[in-house]
Amino acid sequence: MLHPPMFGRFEDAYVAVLEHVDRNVEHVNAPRGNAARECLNVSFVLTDPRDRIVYTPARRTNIVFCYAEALWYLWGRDDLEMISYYAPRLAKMSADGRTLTGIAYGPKLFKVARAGRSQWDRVLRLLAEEPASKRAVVSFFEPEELIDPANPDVSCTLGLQFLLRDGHLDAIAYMRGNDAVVGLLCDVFSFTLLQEFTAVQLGVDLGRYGHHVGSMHINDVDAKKAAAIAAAAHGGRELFPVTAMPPTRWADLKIVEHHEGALRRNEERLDPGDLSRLGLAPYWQQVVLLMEVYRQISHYPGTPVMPSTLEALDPGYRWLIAHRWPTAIPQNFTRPYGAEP
Ligand code: 5HM
Repeated sequence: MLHPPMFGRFEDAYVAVLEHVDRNVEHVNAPRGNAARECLNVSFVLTDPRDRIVYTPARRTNIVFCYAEALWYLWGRDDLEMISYYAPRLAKMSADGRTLTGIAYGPKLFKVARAGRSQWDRVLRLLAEEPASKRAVVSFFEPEELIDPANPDVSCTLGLQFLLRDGHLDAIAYMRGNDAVVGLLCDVFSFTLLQEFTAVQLGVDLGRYGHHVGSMHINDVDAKKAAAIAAAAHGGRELFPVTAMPPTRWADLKIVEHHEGALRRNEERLDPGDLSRLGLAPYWQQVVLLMEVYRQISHYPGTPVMPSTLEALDPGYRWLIAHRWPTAIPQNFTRPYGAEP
């Protein structure tokens, strides 16, 4: 069989990858000191790229970071200041303490370059002119990234390809390496969100998502967590509705960016009653509300998140927050709202 396995939900693909690497270790090594077990040539296809959230309790998915990283890409940003607020671990990947280079896919995608167009604009124009094109590729990996052998941040994603077939937009990610526990979850979330946003801009249906990886590995530091995630995944599952992205303009993303910055700097607080005044569809209101939840958690550690904020969250997001930050949920709020697995 030359076609990779297909999955409806990313959660099933994620667990299958963890089990595959665990049971079929091909190599044990430690490139750049990162001890890991590795399989080469790992691929899968998602038939519903919207079903991109992993709810397995042992994974404790940080849904706030997932959106923050995807938006950091869409906003074309490379600053450590924003992204390290959501994931302090990324600071060690920055060579200058201010910016990221390899992982900062946003500027590579959206910065206006040759002929006054970004890579992403060129791909959209290409697909509008020749829908069946197989040239609609955006490249992330740049040859210069290998010039300095000590570069801490070399792009793991080589590129993304978009294919418009029968009115559906497929996306395919090509990665030189993927950390199966942490990186895989965030990468698939971001790339499928970018795929859906691109389909929305083109006014076409969402197709499939393919993920092809040269080195898929479980770092030794994550081995126990990987085993726990795989074990827990077979003990029943949470099912929350999958929401489609509404028509979304760049101006909508700008509104989200404005509030993200103000909430991150603790210059704004968002009451649920303010949500309808943001000028955003409910889908994006919920994303801003997740940033508000994180504002309360990060700026007021030890103080529970306000019940009214949690009540306004979609149940799936509320469930994820409760599993990621159980101590941030008010005591009397926990059980009635399904915080326990
Ligand atoms: O030594 P190397 O540059 O390959 O280390 C980068 C690590 O981050 C690898 O484990 C790689 O698989 C992971 N990674 C990922 O999984 C990194 C990025 C950033 O480009 C990513 N996904 N998007």
